[in-house]
Amino acid sequence: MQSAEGMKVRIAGSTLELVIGDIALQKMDVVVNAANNQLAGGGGVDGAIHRGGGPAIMEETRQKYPRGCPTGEAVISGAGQLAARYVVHTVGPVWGGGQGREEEQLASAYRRSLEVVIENGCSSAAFPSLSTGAYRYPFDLAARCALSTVMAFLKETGKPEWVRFVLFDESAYSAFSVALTDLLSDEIG
Ligand code: AR6
Repeated sequence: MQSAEGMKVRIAGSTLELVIGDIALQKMDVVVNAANNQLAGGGGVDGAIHRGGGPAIMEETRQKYPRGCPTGEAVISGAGQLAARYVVHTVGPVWGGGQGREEEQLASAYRRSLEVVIENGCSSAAFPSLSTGAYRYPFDLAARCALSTVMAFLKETGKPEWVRFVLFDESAYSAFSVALTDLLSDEIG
């Protein structure tokens, strides 16, 4: 299950994978961007995707989505010069202590992204850990929400075939691998 390449499990016929890497370099049908409500670009994942993809991505999102994207929603564009075919731009919540709708909004960002992936006929998608950078969502809570939402979606729909979480460093990878192991053992136990 665990190897130098990461951790890979089968969920209802689909593959769910955790790796350490750069989201912008993934050769999947879709890479998911951790965007903001204005789709204005920024640092972190958003910076890496727009740097790698070039200006075509922002030109397209400005034209198609002039009002941006609400928190918990997702929109799609081409991927410019990236190795992926599309970018799905989603907006996770800013962490405000957990008393608001953060968990619901984070789950919605993953779910709506997956819906957009399958509506566009795509079978593979790479996600970063949404909201855990500039938006300060605690990693362990974010990992559990991300994985349980994706696992539930795969069980419900049987799609997409392949979901990869691309974690930026060892500690992010470790939070996700602990959460995945816990969720899998909850299922068995
Ligand atoms: N590949 C994979 N993961 C990355 C990469 C990368 N190239 N770069 C950073 N991470 P963030 P957010 C990790 O801040 O919290 C932007 O300015 C990072 O370590 O990208 O949802 C947008 O424009 C962290 O764990 O996204 C928004 O304004 C995780 O990806 C705002 O930040 C997410 O960090 C969105 O904030």
